Amino acid sequence: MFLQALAAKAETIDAALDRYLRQASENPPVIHEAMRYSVFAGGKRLRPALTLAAAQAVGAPERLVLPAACAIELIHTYSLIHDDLPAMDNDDLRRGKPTNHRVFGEAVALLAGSALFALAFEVLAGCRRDGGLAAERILAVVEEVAAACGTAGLIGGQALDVVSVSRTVSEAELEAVHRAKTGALFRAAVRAGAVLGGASPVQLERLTVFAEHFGLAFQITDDILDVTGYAEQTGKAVGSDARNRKHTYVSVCGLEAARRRGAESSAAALAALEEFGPEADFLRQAAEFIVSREF
Ligand code: GRG
Repeated sequence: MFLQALAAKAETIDAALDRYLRQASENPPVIHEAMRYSVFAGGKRLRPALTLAAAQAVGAPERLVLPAACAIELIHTYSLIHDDLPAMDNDDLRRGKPTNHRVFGEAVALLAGSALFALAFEVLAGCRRDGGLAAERILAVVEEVAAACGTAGLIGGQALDVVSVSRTVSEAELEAVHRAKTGALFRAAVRAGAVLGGASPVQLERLTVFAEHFGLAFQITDDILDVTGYAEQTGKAVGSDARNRKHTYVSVCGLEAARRRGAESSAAALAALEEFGPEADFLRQAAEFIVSREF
């Protein structure tokens, strides 16, 4: 049931992404082709679906936040392209296909990633035209999404991850990496939908708590799947974390404790939604799915 609802949201998101991305034939073709290649390589669209669902949870229509949802997915795809580069994880497989630099070369992959990042903010700032949203709300979201990408978010988390490879880390340090590297974008995805959808301060606070636990549950499961999963299902090489000597919940806490922590985070995410009605059912199902998924 959740996967059906996710597929419906993914279809809406994909159609909008197709409109926002320039055609592969436009000049210079190689960059547009490379951007489209990774965006349409088959991601789950979890983050943008959460943006749509957060808006719905506060009673707003999903079309209002569709540009913001697309911006989040463009940033996510950018981070995957850069994360896969030889200078980072040096991965050959992503979303079940050869990584961007494997197909287009490192220089084009770098540019395609950066161009997706720029397009994300072009789309986000254009929200006003598309949805008739108040400029102050859009500005608040632009600021928040930018911060989630910077040194307090994705880039900071990735930097911490890179420099901690050669030493042991505590569980608290690991959690700090994950909160920044993966959690920040989930948090921004949910909060963008809530803020643009007109959430009350209490609703925004509860959805933020949901997003933080959700992000952690997602990452713990990602770490587990890197050990127990199958490349045909996850679309990326299994064992990549160990090969890159990355610290994970499995390497730091062990498999059983990692499963327990994942279940606790999922339950805490669900509990944060207690005061919402059936409009938050997609988010509830997402919290259950995130720890039981095999891809
Ligand atoms: C691009 C803002 C920015 C920063 C660059 C490379 C980097 C710094 C940060 C790395 C962030 C990163 C790649 C984290 C990994 C998160 C993760 C487990 C991604 C997989 O997400 P899924 O499973 O993938 O949702 P799909 O393919 O389904 O979208």
